[in-house]
Amino acid sequence: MLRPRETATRERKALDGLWRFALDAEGHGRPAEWWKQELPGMQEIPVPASFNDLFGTAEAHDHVGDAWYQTVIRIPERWRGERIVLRFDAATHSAVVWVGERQVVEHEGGYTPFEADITNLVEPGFEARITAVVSNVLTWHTIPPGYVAETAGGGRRQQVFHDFFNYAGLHRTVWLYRTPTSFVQDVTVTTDLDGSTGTVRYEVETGSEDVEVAVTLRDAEGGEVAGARGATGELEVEDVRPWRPGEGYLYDLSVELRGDGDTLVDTYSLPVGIRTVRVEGARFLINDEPFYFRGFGKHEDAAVRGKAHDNAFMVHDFALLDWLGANSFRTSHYPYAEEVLEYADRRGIVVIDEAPAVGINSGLAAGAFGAEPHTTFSEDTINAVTQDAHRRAIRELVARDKNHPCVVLWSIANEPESVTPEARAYFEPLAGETRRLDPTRPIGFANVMTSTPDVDVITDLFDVVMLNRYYGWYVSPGDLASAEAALDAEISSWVAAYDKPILFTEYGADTYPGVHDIVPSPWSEEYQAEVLSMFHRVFDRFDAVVGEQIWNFADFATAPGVMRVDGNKKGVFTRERRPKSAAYALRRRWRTQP
Ligand code: BDP
Repeated sequence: MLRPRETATRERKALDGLWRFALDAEGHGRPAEWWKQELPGMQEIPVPASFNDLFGTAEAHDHVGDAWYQTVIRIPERWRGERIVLRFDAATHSAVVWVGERQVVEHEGGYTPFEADITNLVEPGFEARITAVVSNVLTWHTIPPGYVAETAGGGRRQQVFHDFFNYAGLHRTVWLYRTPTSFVQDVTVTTDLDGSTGTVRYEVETGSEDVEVAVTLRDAEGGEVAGARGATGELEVEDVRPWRPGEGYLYDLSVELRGDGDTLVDTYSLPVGIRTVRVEGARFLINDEPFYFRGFGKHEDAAVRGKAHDNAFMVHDFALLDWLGANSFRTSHYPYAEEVLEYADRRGIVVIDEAPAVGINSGLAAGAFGAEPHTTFSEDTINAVTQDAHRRAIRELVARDKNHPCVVLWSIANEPESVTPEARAYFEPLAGETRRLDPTRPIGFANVMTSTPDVDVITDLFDVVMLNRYYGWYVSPGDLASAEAALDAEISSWVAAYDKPILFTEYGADTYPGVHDIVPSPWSEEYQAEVLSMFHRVFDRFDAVVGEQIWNFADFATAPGVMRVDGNKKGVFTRERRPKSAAYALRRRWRTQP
């Protein structure tokens, strides 16, 4: 799915700003058809933002149910005769959208875009009212899953099986854009390298017979390096400058639709990084060179705005990654804003791109996050309907992010139950589907600490062993000697069981900034640094360990609970992005690695 861009034939308008807003926990709006009038009340809300922390009320913070958004736009007169599209980059977790009195689109899944062709519903030069109802409810059939519980106090509470606050709302930009009526619908590129020659294979969807496709590849200075005609084809690039970690070199693929007499009908331009990714035995290869991941699991999370994309935080976070000598991150636990992937493409930062399938494990959550105990996979819990939603989430992830050179690995779930025959039946088709959608990238899932190789039944379906491990924290807290022995033994058992790369996608310790200790004990800054350095000492003993991504880059908000002090404090930075002591130790390790 193509991101809206400005080109010679296209224009886009961000509809960000203050919209009318109404919370509707009682669910009055749908039966009363609120889209037909101005929303009740006088509340306004910034778009993008999570609604939870803006108003300083428990009502907004703990809201369960519908939230209504409305704005009035004006369609430029000059767009007459063009195709006009309304696009939401994200609505968390589901939405229905109306233009005037007509429903135009419905979408489930809080972190991928959706759009509607509204050409026939609007009049260029005139205004149109847009209304969206966004629900933050998670059920056994959504990704991520959850359920709504009635509380003893008479309220409703969203129970989730994951460890971050259930922020909701319009988290990313809403666009109005126009294209010609014959237009580039989709572009897929895959790339290869052979010595100093690069290959860019492309496939263009147009949905129109009367146009011819012409593509031109230009280097970063604008010089033409290759070109071709036809909806699919292959471009050769001599003396190629590959995209590589640390050097986000991008070509530009300009795709043109040509009509009668070679007139320009539509043009779209796509940044292209030429690189390869491959797993060979226990090595992870980018451009046929072994790659070692240094970085973090992150979150889209900040004070006040919650999960809304923010360019200031993005630029700052990447600067901090650079300051540390990190080269990668995982989009734990959902697809991040497209701006982030585009920026990673340009910065040469390597990304593990994760589907929002976190908490396919109700047993784990029962212990940690206060949910009732449930069997994960059953008719009444996670079932075939959930699996369908999961499949759709993977499809939308790949459709959105397939062209990003920064994405080197799909993670299709975080810490699922992976030890029963039901888990195998659930994941086998999903792993297959991910490979079918994208045969060019390795796939993985983040394995939970109880799924050791003797009990796990799904790892053979994947290319990389991704481990989330908490030795020294949930296991042997305060006893790093035992933690070290157990970690070493577990890695040895994975090495014995699989000839696959092992990537640590989580390890760390909650750390309250400002707590110091002569004898490092849990929650102190010294202890966090010691836990990390213990892990690193062990990693360095194993060739099969191809990376270290610490949990977490920064502290983040969670649901309340006795295990959490003002959120999850495993950040190497605070939520405000101030360094804890561990940051300096990490910088010493990572800045001296090749
Ligand atoms: C893992 C989860 C992650 C949590 C982390 C923790 O993947 O989302 O935040 O542990 O407990 O279970 O800090």
